[in-house]
Amino acid sequence: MSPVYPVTGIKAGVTGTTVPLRLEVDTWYPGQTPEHLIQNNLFIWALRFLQERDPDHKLSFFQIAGIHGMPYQPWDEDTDAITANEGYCTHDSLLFPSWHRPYMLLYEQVLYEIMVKQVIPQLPEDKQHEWTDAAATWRLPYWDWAQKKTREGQDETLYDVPLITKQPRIGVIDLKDGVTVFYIDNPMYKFTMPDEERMGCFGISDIQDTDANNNITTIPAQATSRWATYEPESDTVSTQWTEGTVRNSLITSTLNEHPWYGKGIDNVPLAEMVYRLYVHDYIASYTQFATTKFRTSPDYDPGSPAAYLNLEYIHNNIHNWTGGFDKYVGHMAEPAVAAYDPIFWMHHANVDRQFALWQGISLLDPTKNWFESRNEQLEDDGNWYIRTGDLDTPSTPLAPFHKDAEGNYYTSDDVRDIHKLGYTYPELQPWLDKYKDTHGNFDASLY
Ligand code: TYR
Repeated sequence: MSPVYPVTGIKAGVTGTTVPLRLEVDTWYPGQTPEHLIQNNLFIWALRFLQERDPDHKLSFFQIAGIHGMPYQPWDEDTDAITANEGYCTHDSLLFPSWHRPYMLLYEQVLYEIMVKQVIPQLPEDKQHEWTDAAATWRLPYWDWAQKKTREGQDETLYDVPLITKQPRIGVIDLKDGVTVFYIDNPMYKFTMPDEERMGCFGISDIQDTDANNNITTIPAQATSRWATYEPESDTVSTQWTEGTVRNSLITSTLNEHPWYGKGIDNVPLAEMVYRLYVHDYIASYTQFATTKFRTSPDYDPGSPAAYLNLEYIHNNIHNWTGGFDKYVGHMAEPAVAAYDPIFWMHHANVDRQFALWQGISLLDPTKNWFESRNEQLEDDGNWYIRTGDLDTPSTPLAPFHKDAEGNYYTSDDVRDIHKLGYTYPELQPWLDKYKDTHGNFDASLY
């Protein structure tokens, strides 16, 4: 077996008591402090280099994104289990929040390694020290889609995609001198396959269509899209789709209209829906909080919040609203290819943050089986790694993520404490005074 890649998270920047924060992306970009400004540049360059890596490279953007769904290849493991066509991602499953945790950690770690090994060495020597320090405290920013943003030219705040994702070109500091700013294609706007390859050449059928003879044809894209118009009836393949198109105004209007799928809840704003995740009457258990899996359980009244509300449900809607629907298409709306859109990672960092906040509020007892409250086997787990009929448990392997060089898999129990994984979120800093009781001891109920 070839050596495995241990997912450890970033160890740099961790001190005895504190760990670096994943920040809300709009508070971090464009950088308001010298440290954030350098981190912005480290991140944009690192992502750019990651996306340029050969798709045959295990640690390329292409292959890391490909863990989630298509091209349905094994990643970092020797296995024949590639017959199923589901990908590794766990949806409609109790493992939904915990599986995506090491997935984000892998991405964060690979970007950090590129910062240190590929970005910083290109700088003049007198800049390298400052950039190394900034890299040590960098963590993957999250997109808080439930927070309204102030936007230039808008009187009122509104839900919006992060600024860093909006423009096709983005300003970066020239690594040759560490000073001059110039513009490059923005790696957060869309992912473009290196060397003008099509994703389809690597086993991805982005869009399926039927031609005049009812044969299934696939239209491979070269780049990712959000709300692209797809014109199957035209003879030539829609260039909007093949080249990658982004329609921000349609994402923004949809986020603000919040057309939730499901019945009778269209008028619930995003922030209110997220708030309900933390209110006991809505969410009574981890299993209720975590996944869509039990929403169809026969003893739920279809009109009750328990029948629709959970973290995965909110997450699903954000995927669809970012990717596009009806006459439009976009990678984010399709689980098989969603992770190829670079916005996916900031979306999922926020999903991970909701999970971490819920853990803090619920004071989940680390000695207890947190999966226990509802864990009946309803139907196929929709995941190729877990055999149909198996129950998900906190020790189910979260394949393909290895926690060590011996090839042991992460489990949900292993990822419960994010501080041990080398990151946290602004609301979850036990070392801050506001989380200490009158004796100066950490009191989790003050979260
Ligand atoms: N299409 C899914 C739904 O409607 C949402 C989704 C999209 C979920 C992409 C995950 C994903 O990766 O429920």
